[in-house]
Amino acid sequence: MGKQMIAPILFKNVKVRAVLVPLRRPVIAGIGRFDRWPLVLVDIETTSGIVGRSYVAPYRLSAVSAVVAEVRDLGEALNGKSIAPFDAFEGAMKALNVVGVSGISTIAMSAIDMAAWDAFSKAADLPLAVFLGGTLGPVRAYNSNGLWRHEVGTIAAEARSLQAEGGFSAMKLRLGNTHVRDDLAAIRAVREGVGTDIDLMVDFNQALGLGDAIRRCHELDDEDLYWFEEPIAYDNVRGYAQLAHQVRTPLQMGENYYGPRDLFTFLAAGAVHYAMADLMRIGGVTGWLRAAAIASAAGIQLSNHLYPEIAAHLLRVTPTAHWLEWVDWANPILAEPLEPEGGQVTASARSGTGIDWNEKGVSKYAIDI
Ligand code: SMN
Ligand code: MG
Repeated sequence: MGKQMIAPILFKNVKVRAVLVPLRRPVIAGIGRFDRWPLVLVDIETTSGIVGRSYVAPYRLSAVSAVVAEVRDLGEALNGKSIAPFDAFEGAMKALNVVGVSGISTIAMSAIDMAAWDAFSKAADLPLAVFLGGTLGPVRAYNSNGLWRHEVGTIAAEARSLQAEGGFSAMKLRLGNTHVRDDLAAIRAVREGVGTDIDLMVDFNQALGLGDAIRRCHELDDEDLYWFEEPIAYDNVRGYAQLAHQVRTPLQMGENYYGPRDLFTFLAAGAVHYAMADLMRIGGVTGWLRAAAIASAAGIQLSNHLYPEIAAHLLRVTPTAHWLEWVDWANPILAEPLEPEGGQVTASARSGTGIDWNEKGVSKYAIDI
């Protein structure tokens, strides 16, 4: 019997667009205030007609043009090549190391990677989780759609609506106020709203210096909080290692890891108890799979940061899968937004990642690039 030929699927064109979507609840945290959320949308057109899609959210409107330029640059280099996420990833890393592989380079590469995996799993007609050897099913989630650092008087009611918006029994509160009394007041307000029978994560968004963080974490250590996230600057490995040895509440960080090696660095230094990865920074699906291997070898539980549509697939093939961070910020431009139920999120059962555009929303919020 002759060798069966499998027709290759080639990159034909990478289309990039950008939107600026409203946020139901403005993001107010130690890293700044964001009332609207820019998204860069990527469509990889292939020779088979399959389109692979992804989005990345580079926080700042002013960062959009740089991300778009880099995605276009990487896309042009891929035209005519097979859809092979591994090769595309390695090729991008080699090409970009002359300008630095963190920052915009990784963000653009991650966007291409996620769209390439979408196309690749669509070609197999399987949902991404199944294509990667897992199954579809519910993933435990916390609601991260609110509880920003705003006026304490609104927190109890907001916590109640976050609980109701999908039956959540876990949510994340942003802290790092100048005075510990304001952090404590915010914690009390959440509990006044939803009681003590919820898992309450807190996120300082790098607001504190090391000394203040040691003091603050000790002051909050008896508050029965699920984790302390990013008390200090994200790249202070030694500082995190010191904190990790001093606090009893588990220390969480990682949304700013650029590539799996950053995760490795923190784990090797004993600097965290839990880890998270952001698909835009860790290197897309390829980067996540490598990070998941590192985390599981270290026995560290791994959560996602944002991108729930893809994380809901990936946490199903992550041995130390922990929590899914639920945010609905891309919903205005998604054709089929996910719907959390009973505090859990299940990935789309369509082939690929399930990301498809609501073109009306895209036109409504489109911005010039
Ligand atoms: C966060 C996410 C997105 C924007 C600002 C802050 C936060 C989180 O650190 O972990 O959700
Ligand atoms: Mg965070």
